[in-house]
Amino acid sequence: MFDWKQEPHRRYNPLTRKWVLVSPQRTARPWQGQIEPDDAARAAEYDPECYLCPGNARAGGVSNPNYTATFVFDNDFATLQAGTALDRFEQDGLLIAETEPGICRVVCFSPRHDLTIAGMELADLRRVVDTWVEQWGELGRHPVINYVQIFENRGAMMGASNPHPHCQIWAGHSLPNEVALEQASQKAWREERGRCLLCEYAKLERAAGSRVVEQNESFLTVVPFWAVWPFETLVIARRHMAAIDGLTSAERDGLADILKRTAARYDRLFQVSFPYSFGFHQRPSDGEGHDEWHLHAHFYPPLLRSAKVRKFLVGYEMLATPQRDLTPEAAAERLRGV
Ligand code: H2U
Ligand code: ZN
Repeated sequence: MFDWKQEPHRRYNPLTRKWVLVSPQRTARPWQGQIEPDDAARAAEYDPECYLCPGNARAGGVSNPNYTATFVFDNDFATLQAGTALDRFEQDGLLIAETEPGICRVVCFSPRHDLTIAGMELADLRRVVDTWVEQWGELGRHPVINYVQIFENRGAMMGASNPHPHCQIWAGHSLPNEVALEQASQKAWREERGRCLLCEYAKLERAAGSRVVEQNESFLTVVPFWAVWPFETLVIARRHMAAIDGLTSAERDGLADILKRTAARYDRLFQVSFPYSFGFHQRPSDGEGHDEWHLHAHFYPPLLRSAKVRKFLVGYEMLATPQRDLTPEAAAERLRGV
């Protein structure tokens, strides 16, 4: 009899159709990771040096208004530009390039410099959700935009340039790699089985329970069966919808609630303001219905054993297949326990 909790195996990600190697025998010993509290000084509510705080100057001389809730502005160092002409270059099928028009924005979640999703009031987080819905709709209606990616890099370890709570939106002309992979899988599932991949997965996870971290009426957070990062989670809308504009008012509150509770568990796990990359995946804004899409979000946190010990995706993982020691079930249990 094979012991899936103790012996090496691989697991399949139906969203990307890629595999991950799981080696739980390496963590079979009881888990005794040290907890190193964050020694960073607590940030102030307002930082005169912060380019995101209300009233402060940004690069290029623009000053932020004295905003009191959320605040959105065009990224001063935008990766993409709306005026880029559409063009394509190809040589012998080997050298292929395409122009990529787009729009990049920054969304400040709060005027308070010292808050995080975990620490914000639900009513204020609800305003952030409303801002995401508005921005997603507005940018998606722009004729050149076909996909709107909302994402947050949190913590210096993930390359965030500033602790002020904020996210970025990159809205572009093409379908990004990860989104294209997930779209192809969801479409194939829909065509072959006549059902929605993530509706079925959410149902299965709720029944199993072992990978569930948080749930409310509208959303479910699980450590996915195929997680690559030690404490990676997937936040799935309970009801089928292709994008964030399908959320009812109660579901928008539900999204604020599940994000706050999921982020708070991360912070408690290693007693640190947990770093992560977070973002939504949803239907493209290309004018089609895309009923194959099911709204969800990914948290990809880098931490492995403590506030200071992170996982690197290197070596075998760069050249062959990603690998993890801790099983997703064990990771979910630890997150449920804090
Ligand atoms: P990150 O913390 O995820 O790096 O996001 C901060 C963004 O803010 C980054 O994309 C932009 C950077 O280009 N930015 C401005 O638009 N104006 C500034 O004055 C500084 C930073
Ligand atoms: Zn600030």
